[in-house]
Parts: sequence; structure tokens; C-alpha cells
Amino acid sequence: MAGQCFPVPRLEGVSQEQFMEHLYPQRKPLVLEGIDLGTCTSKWTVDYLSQIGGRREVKIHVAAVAQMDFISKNFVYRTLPFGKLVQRASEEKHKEFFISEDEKYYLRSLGEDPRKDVADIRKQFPLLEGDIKFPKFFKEEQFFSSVFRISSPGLQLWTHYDVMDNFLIQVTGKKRVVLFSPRDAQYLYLSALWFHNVVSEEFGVGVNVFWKHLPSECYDKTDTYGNKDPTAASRAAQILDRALKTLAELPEEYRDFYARRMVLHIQDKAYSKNFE
Ligand SMILES: O=C(O)CCC(=O)C(=O)O
Repeated sequence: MAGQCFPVPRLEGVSQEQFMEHLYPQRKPLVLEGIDLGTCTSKWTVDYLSQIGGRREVKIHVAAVAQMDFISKNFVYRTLPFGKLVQRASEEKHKEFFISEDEKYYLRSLGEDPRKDVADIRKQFPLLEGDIKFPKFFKEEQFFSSVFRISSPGLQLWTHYDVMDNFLIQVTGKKRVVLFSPRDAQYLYLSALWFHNVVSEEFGVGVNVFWKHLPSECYDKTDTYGNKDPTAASRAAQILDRALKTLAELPEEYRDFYARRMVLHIQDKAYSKNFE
């Protein structure tokens, strides 16, 4: 049966030691409040970000509707200077626009050359680096990327999962994040980790900090976005595809029977012990 809905625990003033020793090993989502993020929480106004982040060009998603959908691709990619993006994303109606005067914007910042470079806001926006402190809740060498998430009020990002562990540092503004347990994957028409979708209830600036919690060699080395499945999972999926093609050689009745046996085998051998 699908799981129930309940609020994610909110914890105030968690120390590095508490997080590393007691919370992180549970591998469950948490809202951490009262963490020292530096001066960004008061400094990062629309005017300040437009001025300091300035003319650097950023690639953005632009949608005529609030619910962005990755399957039907009901959005377009456009480019704007960072300052303009921040200004436009903070207003409901726009004098200058691409599609419509109430279009919505979404920025997920990228590396210098997204095919080769990983996003790190400290490199792409060096003048903002001193304003923000990332929580030191993972080892320095595990750091993978830091990504600006800037969105118009009301915008909803499609449901997805992240392969790497991460903090979503909501510097300003308010978001609603709906998470689905990996154990409910079978009800989501896909398989994987903590699925989530995110609604920006108001304009806001977030920074997503990703780190590699698995040994480095588990990740695809060409993946600058940090969203490809671990290489062993991709290999296993390819092998499964081959197995399914082989099963298709059988008449339907036999294919059905052996496919069900394979599912039971996977449930028995590969699911976590306490799978419900
Ligand atoms: O804040 C957002 O807009 C998206 C964040 C997100 O999807 C994530 O933290 O993985």
C-alpha cells in the first residue's frame, strides 16, 4: 500500500556532530532551521543580486503556465543576463517578455561550459561567494556542485529524483516540497530515490548543494549535472532490457509466467529487508 502523508521533521540549530552521527545515517529528509548561512539571508535582495550578479548570461526555463512538465515540455529555454532574470522572476507581470506578460521563469544555474563544467555558484558568481556559507555537514572532498534555484512565484518544478544527496538552502522566499519515499516508487510509474516536486509559493532564491555520498567511482564521470544514475544502476537496467528481449522469444503465457518469477526473484533478493 502507498505510504501516508506526514510533515518532514523540522529541527532547530542542529550541530555538525549531531547531523553526522545521528541524523544523516537515517537517510531521511529533514528541514534544518537556524543554520548559519552568512549574510546572504539579509543581503540577497532583488536589487543587490541584480547589481552584483549582473550581466552574466544564464540559461533559463520560461513557461506560460505555472506547472512545468518535463514530459510534454511545456516550456522553452531562453537566455537572460542574471540581473534581468532576478528582476523578472520577482514580478508577476512583465513589460518585456518572451511568450506572455505573466510568463514564469526558472533558473537552475549551470557550469561555465555545461558539457564539461560542474555548476558552482562560487566560481560563476565570485562576488556573491563571501555572502553564503555552505553547512559543513559533509567532507570537503565529497562536494560536487552548488546550483542557484531561482523561480517566479507559483512556479512548480516537475516531479524528479536526485541521485546525489543535497541540501536545498532556501535563502529567501518560501517553497513547498512534496517528497515521495523511494519505497513508493512502484506507485509513481518509475523506480528510484526520494521523488519530489517543488512549488515556489513566492519569489525566492535557493542554492542547492550536492555532494557525493557514494564512493566517487560509483558515479558517471561525464555527468556535469549530477543527475545520471550510478553506473552500476545503469548497467543493471541495460542487462534487464536484454533479459526482457530474451523473454519476448517465448509465447505470451510463458513470458508472463517467467516475468512474474523474475519479479519475485528481484523482490526476494534485491529489495531492502523491511520492504513493505
Ligand atoms: O528548489 C527548487 O526549485 C528545486 C530543488 C530541487 O529539486 C532539489 O533540491 O532537488
